[in-house]
Amino acid sequence: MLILLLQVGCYLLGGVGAVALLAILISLYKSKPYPLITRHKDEKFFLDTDTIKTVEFPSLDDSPTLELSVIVPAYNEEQRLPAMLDECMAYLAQKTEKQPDFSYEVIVVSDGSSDSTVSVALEYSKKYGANKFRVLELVENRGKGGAVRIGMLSARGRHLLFADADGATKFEDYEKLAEALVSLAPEWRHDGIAIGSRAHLEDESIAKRSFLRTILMHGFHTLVWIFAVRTVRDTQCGFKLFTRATARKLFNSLHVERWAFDVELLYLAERLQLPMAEVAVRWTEIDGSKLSPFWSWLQMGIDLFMIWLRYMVGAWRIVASEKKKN
Ligand SMILES: Nc1nc2c(ncn2[C@@H]2O[C@H](COP(=O)(O)OP(=O)(O)O)[C@@H](O)[C@H]2O)c(=O)[nH]1
Ligand SMILES: [Mg+2]
Repeated sequence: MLILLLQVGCYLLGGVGAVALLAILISLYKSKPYPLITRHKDEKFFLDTDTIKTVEFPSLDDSPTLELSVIVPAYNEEQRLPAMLDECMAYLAQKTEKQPDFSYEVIVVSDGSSDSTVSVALEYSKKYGANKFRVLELVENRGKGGAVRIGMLSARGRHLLFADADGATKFEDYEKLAEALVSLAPEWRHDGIAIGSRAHLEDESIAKRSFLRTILMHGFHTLVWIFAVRTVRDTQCGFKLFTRATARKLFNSLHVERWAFDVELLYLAERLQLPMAEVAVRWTEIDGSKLSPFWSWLQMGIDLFMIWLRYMVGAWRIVASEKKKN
């Protein structure tokens, strides 16, 4: 009886292994070496709330005309967005008062939201004007990485920050990131990334988290270390600042549009040897996360392995390094 059970077990395991291997091979075969960045024609325009006309977004390839672009990916964020935007706009206005040559824009990218995220964001655009505040509405949901990318490709800043819509990071800490970035890269044409980090809060967060979440977190960190990024402790914090030169390289090379996009970005940055600094930020856990603990983490684990494998076998290539060669 025991032997029979063992035999059945072996067949089952073999079956699952074969199916997984087949899925991996199919996915490698279907991979395109360079990302195909498509953009629906409606996604190329924003509503100028001053003139009530639609205007075409500029391109990341253009020269910068502002100091800072803040990209806020937002998927069904009608509830959490206002608090974040109030904090962010108040900080930026105050900074401009102290430093009149500081200029900025905020771009909210609604990631195919089905709630009133777009109208909530448009109210801000009306209040602050379309030069300071723009809304980019994606026709379909792409995932956080996809939303951040399209926002970056439409921005005007010498520096570009992406910041989560839930306001988990204290916006003021942008100041610390900017300082770190300028010491890595004095000009926008230079490469550099300042990475918001919660690594210093790890002990505190373990005390608050459930046992399962703590295990998942350590498992995830280990997988990130094995497959992708060795020099950054917190790859997932939604608060990262790039110079324009680096944003051009990374967001044109990015393949992953889902949660693991941060890992691919940092993996690319390590491969291209771009200067990076991890900067401690203040952070509050905000209710309403859309990451389901188990399935999102499993999906991220698979994504991590596939990032590593695809680059290893050359199924994915880096646009920026190919350009460097030419
Ligand atoms: N869940 C989810 N969030 C998205 C998506 N696209 C953009 N986002 C944004 O990604 C950010 C982080 O989301 P959140 O649910 O707070 O994740 P967590 O803080 O990592 O647990 C928020 O600004 C979301 O609005 C998407 O397709 N799904
Ligand atoms: Mg969050």
